[in-house]
Amino acid sequence: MNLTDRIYVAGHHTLLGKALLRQLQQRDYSAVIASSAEEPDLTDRADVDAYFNDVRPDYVFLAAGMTGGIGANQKIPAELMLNNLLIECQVIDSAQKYGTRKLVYFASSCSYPRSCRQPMQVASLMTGPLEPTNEAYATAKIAGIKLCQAYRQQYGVDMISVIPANMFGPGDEFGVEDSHVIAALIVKMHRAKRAGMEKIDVWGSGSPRREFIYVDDVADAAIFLMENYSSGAPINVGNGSDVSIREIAQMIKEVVGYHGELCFDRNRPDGMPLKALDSSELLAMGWQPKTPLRLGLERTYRWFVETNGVIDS
Ligand code: GFB
Repeated sequence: MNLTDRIYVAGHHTLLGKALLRQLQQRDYSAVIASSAEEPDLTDRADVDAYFNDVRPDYVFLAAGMTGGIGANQKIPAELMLNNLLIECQVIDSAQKYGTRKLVYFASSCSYPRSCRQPMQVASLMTGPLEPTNEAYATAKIAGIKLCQAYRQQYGVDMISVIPANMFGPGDEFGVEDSHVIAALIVKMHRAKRAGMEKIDVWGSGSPRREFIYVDDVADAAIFLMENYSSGAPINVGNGSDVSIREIAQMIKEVVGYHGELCFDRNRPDGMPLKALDSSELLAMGWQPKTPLRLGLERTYRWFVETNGVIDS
């Protein structure tokens, strides 16, 4: 990508989209198409088509699509699946039609089978049943990978799929029921601290393990891959270390400064027992993650507090 090429971040209001904008701006790309007023309804065929016809981006990062944690995936699987399927179809097709040179599509680590060999390798995709708590969303994400491969095969257009580990960071959705675990626990512990509550609920047994990656590291890797990777095979983006939910909850407790008790609610689902990515291919290309987990949590909490206008001592 040259600094003056037209770059479109589809979904620039999402956790990942915002991080992509930050990372592109830091690198002085001058033609990033970013104004939220300009973004069309990405689920709408005619809107997306007209937008691409008008804007003609050279490069596209497809970071759009509804996401949510394990709770949202159980509550609104149809919405999550439909929204992601529609956006993939519209954006990928319009990118091809209007001459986009390259597109990076973001899948999800839940695209891997539930009982996958760990750490998960790209060769394991579609070799077994998916985790039931997020089957609908995961199926939509797999469809996006397949669509990129099909467009590459039929039209020769350079579309690559990136599979990030569990992302977190500034700009995440912070809610109690629908968020991913880190955002949800930050909200719960922050509120509990302020209200002087003696305990909070942590869903599940605490034993599942996740590989958490700071979102700016994923954005950084995606720009690196836009410049250095061209293949139909998806590529994993992780940092090579996983922690248990009990451990991450304890870390968040320290970062937030909450001194109450963590009560594990086994009536809530655990989801996949372990999700860790084999990112050896990316690391062998020379890319390195930059943000240690603890530092990422501190930055995220600071952003949350500042954005919510509640500065605690
Ligand atoms: O982040 P999370 O919802 O994503 O949950 P998944 C991770 C783990 O944290 C699960 C536990 O074992 C949860 O039971 N957990 C503990 C909590 N307390 C909480 C809480 O308050 N909120 C939440 N949300 N979890 C998602 C998929 O699965 O991963 C999505 O559902 C997406 O489709 C995303 O792919 C990357 O890793 O379990």
